[in-house]
Amino acid sequence: MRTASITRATKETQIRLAIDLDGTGKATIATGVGFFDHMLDLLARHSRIDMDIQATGDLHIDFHHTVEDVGIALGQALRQALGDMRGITRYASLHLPMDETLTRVALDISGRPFLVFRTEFPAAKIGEFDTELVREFFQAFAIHAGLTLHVETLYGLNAHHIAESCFKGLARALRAAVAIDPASAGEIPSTKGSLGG
Ligand SMILES: [Mn+2]
Repeated sequence: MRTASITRATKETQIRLAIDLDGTGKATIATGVGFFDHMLDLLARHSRIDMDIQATGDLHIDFHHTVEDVGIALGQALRQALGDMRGITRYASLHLPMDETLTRVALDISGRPFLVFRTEFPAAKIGEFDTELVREFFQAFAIHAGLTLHVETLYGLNAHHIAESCFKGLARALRAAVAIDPASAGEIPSTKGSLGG
């Protein structure tokens, strides 16, 4: 079973999270941040990774800790669920259009965490959500999942569409990269014989 559960508690946030890589994209999400819930719902739906994410954070300060810490916990869960990464496709990339916006995502489940994030937002806020937190989530998730992750928005005008294209792009890339490759099922897709560092 490629599943994982994470419980993470600090003075800033309390998070309970469970994922199933071989799910159907079922999402039960409650972070207290409406726009972030919307993005996580998309992430689950389009990756087909079941996600149960319950977070309580210091939202009276701002959304930063909650968004970052969910990224950390979700990254840890992905890494744990992948185990020794046997049989996975490993690489994926795609262009994700969302109306006037186009974002490219390229992903390697490498065990060598690295984020390149070339996405700019035309507005500082989407509702109450600071658009700079999109990068914070991707950074926390990539580092803790052990992903080499490149995200680039080639063009776009609407901040909501730009954020959504990033999350949907990540979702679709994850779906392809974590999928078991039937041609090499049971093999670890590395000439080193191991992934994870
Ligand atoms: Mn939307």
